[in-house]
Amino acid sequence: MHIVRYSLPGSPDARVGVLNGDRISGLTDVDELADLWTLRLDDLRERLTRPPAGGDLALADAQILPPVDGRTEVWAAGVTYEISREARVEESERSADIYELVYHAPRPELFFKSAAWRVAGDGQPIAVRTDSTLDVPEPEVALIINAFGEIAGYSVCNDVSSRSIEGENPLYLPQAKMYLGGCALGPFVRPAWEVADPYDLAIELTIIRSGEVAWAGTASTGQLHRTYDELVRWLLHSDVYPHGVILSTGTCLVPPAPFSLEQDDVVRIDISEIGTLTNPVVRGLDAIKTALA
Ligand code: DO4
Ligand code: MG
Repeated sequence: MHIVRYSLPGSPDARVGVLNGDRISGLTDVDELADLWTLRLDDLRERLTRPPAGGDLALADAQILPPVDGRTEVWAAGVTYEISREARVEESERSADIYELVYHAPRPELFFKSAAWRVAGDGQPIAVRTDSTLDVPEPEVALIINAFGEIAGYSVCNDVSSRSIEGENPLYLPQAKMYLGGCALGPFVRPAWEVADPYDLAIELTIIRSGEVAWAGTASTGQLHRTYDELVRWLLHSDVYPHGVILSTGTCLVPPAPFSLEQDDVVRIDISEIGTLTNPVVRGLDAIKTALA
């Protein structure tokens, strides 16, 4: 079972449903996905397993939308895998020790990544900036956390990042990571109770250029240096998320320099049990604005 946000052909209205196999059952009394994150986990489970009240439709007949809406924010954790620490130490000669420190510190690196409205869904374009020379996708497990701090589900996030901007000065992190086309999520949410061991998920990143694999790598969430609960606890330490929050848990794959994303590349992220997120790449603000128009 997956939780899906979608629209019907010819209608601009977003709906929420449950996907079983290739059929979507609409949740008729749910206005937006964020409504589900106001429920406790037990109540969510009961709600989703209730016999569908409305009709159903084929997945192929629906337009799948990014699984985040309303006032649900997207946050991200950094330097949670050794590969990310190594890559950042390498690209950031003058500030290398901050990455070492945060990797071992009790407090993790957490940063705001995106408002819901600017998150790309499956098949939608992501972007690299024209003031950046080294750009990479970051394939990450995303936690969907409800208003009570419980992990309600999992999805796939691409924390698209400029390595050259962050590497120049870590204080440029927001510019390296938060811009139109810098975040993709989806296609669906897998409910937490269906994932037997979230520390044993295979993550695969494939970058296709001109029809050929330009870079590919695999890793596992077993290499995560922290626990999901620990990341959630810090995120909620002095803050509230009444509409739930998405937390992307850090990258375990970084294509080594000088590899950099280019216009028309296609990025595919497969996470076992969770899903496959595919996004084409465009370069520059005008290109992403045109692609989204
Ligand atoms: O330290 C900067 C961000 C790290 C990050 O996004 C990651 O490790 O995934
Ligand atoms: Mg990241």
